[in-house]
Amino acid sequence: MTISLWRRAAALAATTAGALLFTGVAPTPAAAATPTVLYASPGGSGSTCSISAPCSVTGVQTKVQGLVSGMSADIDVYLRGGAYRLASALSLGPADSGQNGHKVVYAAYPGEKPVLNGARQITGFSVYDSTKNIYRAPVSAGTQSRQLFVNGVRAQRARGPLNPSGFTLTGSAFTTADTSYASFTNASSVEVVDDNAWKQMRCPLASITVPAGGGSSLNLNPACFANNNTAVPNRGFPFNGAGLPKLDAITYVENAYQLLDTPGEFYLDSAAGFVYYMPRSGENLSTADVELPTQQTLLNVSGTPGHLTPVNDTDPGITYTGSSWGYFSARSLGDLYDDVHGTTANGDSVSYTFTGTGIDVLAETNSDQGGIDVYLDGTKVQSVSATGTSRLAQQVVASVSGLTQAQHTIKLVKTSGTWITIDGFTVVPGAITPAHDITFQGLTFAYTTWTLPSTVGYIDNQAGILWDAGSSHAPLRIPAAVQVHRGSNITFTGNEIAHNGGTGIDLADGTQNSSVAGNWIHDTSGGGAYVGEVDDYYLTDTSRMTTGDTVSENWISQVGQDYSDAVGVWAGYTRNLTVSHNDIGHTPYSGMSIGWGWGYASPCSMQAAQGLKTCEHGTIYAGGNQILDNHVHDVMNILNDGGPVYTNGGQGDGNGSATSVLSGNLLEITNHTNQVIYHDEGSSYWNTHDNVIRLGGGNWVGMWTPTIHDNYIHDNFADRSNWGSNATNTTVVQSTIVSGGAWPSAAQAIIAASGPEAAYQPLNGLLDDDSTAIAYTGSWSASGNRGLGDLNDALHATTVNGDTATLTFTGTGVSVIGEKNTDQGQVEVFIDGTSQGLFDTSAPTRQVQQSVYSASGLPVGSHTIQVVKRSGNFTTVDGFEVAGSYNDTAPAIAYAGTSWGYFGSRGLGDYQDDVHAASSNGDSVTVTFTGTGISLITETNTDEGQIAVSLDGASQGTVNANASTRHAQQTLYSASGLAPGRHTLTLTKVTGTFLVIDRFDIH
Ligand SMILES: [Ca+2]
Ligand SMILES: [Ca+2]
Ligand SMILES: [Ca+2]
Repeated sequence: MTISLWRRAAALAATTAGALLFTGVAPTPAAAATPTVLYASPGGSGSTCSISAPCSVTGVQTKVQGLVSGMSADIDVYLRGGAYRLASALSLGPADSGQNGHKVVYAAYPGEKPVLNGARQITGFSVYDSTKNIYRAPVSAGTQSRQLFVNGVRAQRARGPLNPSGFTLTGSAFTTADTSYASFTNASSVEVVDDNAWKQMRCPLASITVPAGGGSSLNLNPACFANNNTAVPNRGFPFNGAGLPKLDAITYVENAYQLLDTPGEFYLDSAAGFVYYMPRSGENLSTADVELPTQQTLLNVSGTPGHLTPVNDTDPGITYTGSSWGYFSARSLGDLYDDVHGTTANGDSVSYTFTGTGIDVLAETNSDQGGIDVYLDGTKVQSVSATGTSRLAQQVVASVSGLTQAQHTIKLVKTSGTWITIDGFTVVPGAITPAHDITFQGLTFAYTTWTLPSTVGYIDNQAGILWDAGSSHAPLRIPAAVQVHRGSNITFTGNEIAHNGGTGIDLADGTQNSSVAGNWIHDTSGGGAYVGEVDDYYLTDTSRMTTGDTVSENWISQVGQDYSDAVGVWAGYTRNLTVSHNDIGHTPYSGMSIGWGWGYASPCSMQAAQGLKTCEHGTIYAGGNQILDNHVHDVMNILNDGGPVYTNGGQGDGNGSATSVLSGNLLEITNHTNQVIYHDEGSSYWNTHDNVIRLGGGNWVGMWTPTIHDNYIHDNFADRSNWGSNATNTTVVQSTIVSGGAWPSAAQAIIAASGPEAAYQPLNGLLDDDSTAIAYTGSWSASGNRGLGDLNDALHATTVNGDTATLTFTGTGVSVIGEKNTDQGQVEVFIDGTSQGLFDTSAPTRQVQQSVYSASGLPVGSHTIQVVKRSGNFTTVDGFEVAGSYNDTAPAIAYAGTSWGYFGSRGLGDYQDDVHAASSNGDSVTVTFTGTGISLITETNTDEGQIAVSLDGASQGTVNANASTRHAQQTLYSASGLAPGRHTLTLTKVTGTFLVIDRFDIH
């Protein structure tokens, strides 16, 4: 009676060419090796690591270590759902790496949500101050943390008002007539924060005192204040922003019990062992998941050697032999630590004994520099020349590698020329042994903190790169929840990295050919995804460079939640980095910051033209980087002097041989942006073309100073004509200027292709106003960081009657989300070209996220909604809710397992006449969507059975697709009333012959 789906398909395939198609995961070829499969769980133990006897996560790591040398296939490690509360970071290295061409894969068990969690769960809250609605709970005395999360929502450290008036800075103290500060307890825990231009500066107090005339004096930690108010003497290249701007005002005061006055604020009294919290509306602290992070890093993937720092020419281990050595400091020529040793006498030598496998010799090259014989352990191994056409600092004039790891002595003897000039040595302590061939897939990395600012403050350089507060003033990186040092072929895909007190993920120290693709990185105190270093600029050894990495298809938002200079994507010195198809939004400073080093790589003539008094000139290896097809929006929400794409320092491998590309990007809603494409000091060898720039910013491209050089800016589209350039040897071709949203087709193609591609886009039930699916015509503006409760704190607005916002969607219903207020009027709404009438958006007081118009029950299919402003001062669009229908072929639907097939033209009443089907129990399908609900609409039949349902990693039990006869398009599972946002549904085949998937409805 029933036609087997497979026989039906086979029959069709036999008669209709192309009717039987396979998509998604291809069936495993018969010859492919079967992976070794291991399991870990939060409560796991032992060494079996089977699904019935899972190991702990460190137990499975040990098991893998015993297997890698014999690998003949991948090792798949499935982490079962739940919180892995880590007492220290999970640390993987070369011994944990895939071998023999295979990978070790750490993946979420299908439908489950394993969370690498760096927090302690806090319970036992009770009312502490009923008048103020302050609760408190005990924690271990001495617990240090700077973050707290309640039901996955970040709490804010208790904070005073923004830009408090009445403070006077005298020495390192801010004084005010306001007496209230003098009553603050735990004064040394209180911090003063100054968001000033492109920096955040932050210092703890030393004390709070009462000045002679009364009031309060906030006395900053003097060392922190000094570090935040002086030009930090950089040990390496000299371009560091010259110590500007300074900590000279208060943006807000943070972290005192007495500042607890707003729901969502917390205060941790470490010494006394209490956390205080003022709950938000709807939060019940007796049931809430309250997480107090205590771990800095959750995953640390590290090869060897670690970070390499040169020893200076002044190191006592260096022996200078001969008659004419001199020491020359404060030359201001770009030397390491601004000093060198030099000699004019042939035969003079320098020796350095080190333990390792190699060494770089850093020296000046110039026309008066001469020849050097290099001896290793007494044997001459090289003759090199430091002669160059013009002066370059910190050049690798000799490099020895591949030595047996042991103590060695290098000796350099001057043989010719007027000078040799020794600047430093970089020892490679061991063979370059990366951690490699490890994949992390579908995991959640959440709840970290970073406590260093509590003691030394936040000594900002730029973009989340700091100075060490100690005397070395070494560059300091905000630590990441997911940290890679010297990795190779390390892959992160489909992970969520969130609720972190530092940066999300960091590919550091010469990590190569590694990928951060298709991840959701959000709600970080520091940056999103960071790649490369700031102090390895001099490298010539490609094995130590950061090269070939990829950051693509990621959703990165709400970074810099505490440290407002941090960015979504940052790259220091990198070569052949690809940053493509990312959505980067809702950032306090720039969306991405690419490159480092200001004008250090720019020739002396350009430095002079910039007005720099001396030429501090060296080289860097950055180049060949590709910044393609990203959607960067809603940036510069707090700071000034940045933009959606900011570049700094040279590309081109110093000589234009490795040109970098900035192309296909949609850059919009730029708030406090002065240059939308901001090629800052020293930016060079950029080919910047085919970008779309709209909604905000002064110049669509800005290049303010002559050290910016050899860039080619052409074929862009912008809604403004102004640009600025004082760059050298740079061509700017005016953009195609577009007004009123009338983007030409080429620009529309750029807009449509920007951001994550279809396979990485959630199925949309909720679209924010910045979605590229919405077309705006007319004079719309957009603003971020309104602080009024908008969806994602931003919306589009227009003052011009007749302006339109249009969205085409596939589904059955749609709602317009906007603000209502006294200054708003009527909008006219069209569905599929037919007016639905006028709708009033006026209200006696401001109401945000209102449903301005709603339609439901449309026939399933493609529809277009258009909102037209008709009256009032403003019309706003905050977003759209869509009852969307998605066929089984939607690229974002992920089919896992080997038995999935695609069956079209069945003629059985399927939605769009096609289905996907799996025949193996355990095969699954996963859908990520935005919105508040989802339904599975599919066939039921005699040959179908039980389907396990998991929503956001929690089992929802099973649904039964078995029926006495075939019924097409049955609603088999529905969830609604979810929190608005991103959710994940997984369906797994349990019984029956087939699991059939036809369509998902999202709302
Ligand atoms: Ca030096
Ligand atoms: Ca919005
Ligand atoms: Ca279908």
